Amino acid sequence: MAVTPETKLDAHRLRADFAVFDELVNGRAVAFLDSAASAQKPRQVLDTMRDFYEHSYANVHRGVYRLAERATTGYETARGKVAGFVNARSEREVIFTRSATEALNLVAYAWGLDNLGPGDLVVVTDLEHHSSFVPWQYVAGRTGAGFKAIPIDESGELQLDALDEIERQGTVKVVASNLVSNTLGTVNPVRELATWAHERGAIMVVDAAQAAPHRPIDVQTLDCEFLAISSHKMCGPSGVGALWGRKELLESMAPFNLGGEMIRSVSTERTTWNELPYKFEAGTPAIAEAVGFGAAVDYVLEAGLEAIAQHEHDLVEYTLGKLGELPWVTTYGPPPDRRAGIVSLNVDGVHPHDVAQVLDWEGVAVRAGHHCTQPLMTKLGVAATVRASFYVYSIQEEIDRLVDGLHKAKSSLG
Ligand code: 7TS
Repeated sequence: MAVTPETKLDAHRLRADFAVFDELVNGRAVAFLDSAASAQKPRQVLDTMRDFYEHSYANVHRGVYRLAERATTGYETARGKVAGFVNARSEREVIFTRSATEALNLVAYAWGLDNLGPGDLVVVTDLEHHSSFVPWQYVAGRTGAGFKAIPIDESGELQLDALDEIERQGTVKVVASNLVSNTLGTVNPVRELATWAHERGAIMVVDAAQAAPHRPIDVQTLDCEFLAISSHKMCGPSGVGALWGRKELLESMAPFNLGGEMIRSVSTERTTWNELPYKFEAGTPAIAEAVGFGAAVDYVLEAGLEAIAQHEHDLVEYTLGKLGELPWVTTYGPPPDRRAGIVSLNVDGVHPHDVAQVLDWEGVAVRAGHHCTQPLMTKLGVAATVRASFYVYSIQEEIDRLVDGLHKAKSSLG
């Protein structure tokens, strides 16, 4: 879909939905440039959750009374929204988890422990967040499978020509990659990786935590087996995320967490599992949070995912243009056309944490650190970066404040 003037995102208008920007420090709102860590919440999401708690709250799937039915309907309606959001063939393929991290662990444990062994190979990428890298490394280690990462080139993009060498190391069983890198913003060729994986009989696991808030996601087009997302990165509450998985695979897998709700029957002799998706949802879920997640899906769809992607593209182009004028700033990652709304940088001679501290004095919120991508930091040859990341409410003035703050950091500490 082309972004026409009518569908163009109006960040100034959307900011009115976020009370955090009403709060002024020294006359200015926070320049919140840390949405990759977690996004701010619009009142539409907060109102939905408050209303749910006040008028529809009970535990789900248990009571026959009206409140319990309303709660269950609210929770299951949210599942339907998430299913539609990723274009799942069936709502039963959507499992509510605590986070993208838990979704990825679920796959690594419940699929990996029973399907990997010596001679097999798990392939990840040098761009993975630890929540995609570490569970697979651990489960590969537990099962005796090999573990390899696809390297990156100088612009922070995957070197797919390395796959030939990688595949010589074992029978490829899993390819796990993020769709968007949380540190560099690189948009990864997941569809191509899925084709490569399938040609070898492997599954494709997609970490879409950093993509789903910012661009349309379609599990059928991506042709993957599993896909993980987190609510809190897309204007929803924390404490809830989702795993989408192919029904046949989810049905064949052992459960991950065990306990209430995930069983069909329990006796001393034998316990059997509930049907999908409940088999993977042991215990009381994050009920109101799931409902809030559904409201967040509505919110970002209303803003328009194509429009969000275009808005962030414009901001990245603007930011890289400004930073390109500063010879003492190093930026990392691909050109704007191949990246999402994330810019990692360093200031010559100033530690990233000090840069972030100076920026905080200017009311600019960025993240400094390894961003849970230590293997990537090693490849970049740095311990940490300063990261600015954008969302629906991000505006150019905030980037100007970032650039001013970088000048201050350089002149006072560089
Ligand atoms: N995958 C990616 C690509 C991520 O960026 C994150 C969180 C996760 C998975 C895990 O998501 P969670 O909701 O389970 O925590 N990334 C970041 C970040 O970049 N800064 O703080 C959290």
